[in-house]
Amino acid sequence: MDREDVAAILAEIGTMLELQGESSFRVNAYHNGARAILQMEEDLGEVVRQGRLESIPGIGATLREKITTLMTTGKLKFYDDLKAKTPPGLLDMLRIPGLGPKKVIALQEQLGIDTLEKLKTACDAGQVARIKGFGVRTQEKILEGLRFIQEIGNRVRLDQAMAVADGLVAGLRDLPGVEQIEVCGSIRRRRETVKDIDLLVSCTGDAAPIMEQFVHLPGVIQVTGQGETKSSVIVQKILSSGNKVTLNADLRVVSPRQFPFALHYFTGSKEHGIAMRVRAQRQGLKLNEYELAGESQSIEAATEADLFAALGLAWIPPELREDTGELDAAEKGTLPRLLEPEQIQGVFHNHTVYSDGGNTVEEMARAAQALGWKYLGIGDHSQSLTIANGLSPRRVRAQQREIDALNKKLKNFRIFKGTECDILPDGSLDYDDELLATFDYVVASVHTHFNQSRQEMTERIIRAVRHPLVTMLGHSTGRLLLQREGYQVDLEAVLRAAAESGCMIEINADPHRLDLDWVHCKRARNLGVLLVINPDAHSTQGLRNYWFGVSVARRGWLEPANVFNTRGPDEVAAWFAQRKAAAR
Ligand code: DGT
Ligand code: CA
Ligand code: ZN
Repeated sequence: MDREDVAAILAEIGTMLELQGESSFRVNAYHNGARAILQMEEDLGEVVRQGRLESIPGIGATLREKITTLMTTGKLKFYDDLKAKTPPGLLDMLRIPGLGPKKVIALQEQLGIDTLEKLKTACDAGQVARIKGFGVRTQEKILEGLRFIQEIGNRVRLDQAMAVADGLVAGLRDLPGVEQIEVCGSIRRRRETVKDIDLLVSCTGDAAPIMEQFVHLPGVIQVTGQGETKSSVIVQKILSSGNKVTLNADLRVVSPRQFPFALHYFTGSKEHGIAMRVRAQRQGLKLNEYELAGESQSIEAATEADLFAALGLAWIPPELREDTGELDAAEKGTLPRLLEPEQIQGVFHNHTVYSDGGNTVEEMARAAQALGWKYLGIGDHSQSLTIANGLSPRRVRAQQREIDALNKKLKNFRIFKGTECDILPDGSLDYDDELLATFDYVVASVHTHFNQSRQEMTERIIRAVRHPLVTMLGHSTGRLLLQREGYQVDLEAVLRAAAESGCMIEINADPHRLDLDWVHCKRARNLGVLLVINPDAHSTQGLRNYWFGVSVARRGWLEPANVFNTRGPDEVAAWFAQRKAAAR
């Protein structure tokens, strides 16, 4: 068990206790403990061995015992018992937006609902609306939520799928006979959500032992097929968030000679694959998952690049393989030189303990430095967002003084003073201009009144984007992947306004959001909008999410010059200064 597994189990215990109607005190102890473990800088195994768990803030005696048991035995009876007592359907119900543990308990106690099917039937019969505290509106929202869950099917987020896929790869990589191993499909293309895992292995000898290992890997809960060249399993993993992910994983084993062709085929997308096959046909060749062949002979390819070259194309990065012009560009030699993660020098939209973050400004800065960055921007929430502990003007000034002091102390590193300022319903900002001008930069975001009409929302956001003191627009549609659709907004109009006013648009790198969507990212680039990658980190760990933002940028054909964070600290400071000067 590692830190993430333990945190996941603690969080799941918290949720299950909540479903049993336990006191919030007890429930929170587990959720806080999970968070504390995730935020710990030290190695958990080491701390347990040295008996120093209790010195970690947020972990009391009960949790110490349970964590120690988990770390030393890999099991916890308390957890297993709790799991046996909790109908899995209750956990499914929690996925419906607006259904918290209290409502789920009420549904179970009063109507005996413990599955999504029963919930749907009861809503259709109008029974749910009659429960005290529910009403017709809530019932409608639940039905809407059920439809939404059905629509998204069993897709999972990229970060979740990658966590599962990495575990599978680690369990196979070192087996005898395994030459190459690659995760293909939507994960290799870095799509924001994923249906299943497509693993590909090339092997010299007998594939049977590899298949045998695959179907017995940790987390495999069901084997749906086991053959010589292909096996399929259902795999489950509890993630550090406490969420359980379940998804299918296919493993295909091919010969080293077939590998480049299979790698290309199973990476997809399907549309890209078809375009490639059509191109091959025009050249009198046949392309499939095993080979590229002419009438008489098969074409050799040691790598994917050889395959592309045989069709007169430059190698196309997987992120671009969506049949949106990549073949043309590869033929003409005009493929973008895509942004690389190492080119990021810092990020701007991050929260600290001043608002709803878990770490101090200094901890965040040091974590950024450890990632090799040259600067970090702090953008805590603004005053009207009280649920996130938004900063009053007085606390803004205190934070700015703290940042000034830290900037004197830190070597070769710079903290920029920012804010994530709410865009109020009418499009005005949550601080007055005088205060806004004290920041180096302003991220403007919508956090309330998501139900405005498309026209109202568009006007609201455009008004903010046109404000001369607004530097960048935060999470532009407010979507939460697989949980909540974005608000209704005419993004084309917003992007045009941004291009005109010189306001940047954020690529929110939180894997729950990944908003701006890659499709609009490409559009923004073509309109000449400058993009900025922000992890929206609420802890030092959260900073690492910038990587997912880079993936979106790559899918959006972005080059380093299109992305503000590739600039050095002096350039960034100058850009901010110039924009503020123009606002005066
Ligand atoms: P998803 O839905 O997140 O799993 O997305 P993919 O792209 O991973 O789709 P998947 O798992 O159904 O298939 C993996 C790859 O295999 C896909 O990207 C391309 C290839 N493939 C699958 N079915 C077909 C097909 O009917 N025609 C062609 N040309 N390729 C296919
Ligand atoms: Ca797939
Ligand atoms: Zn936000």
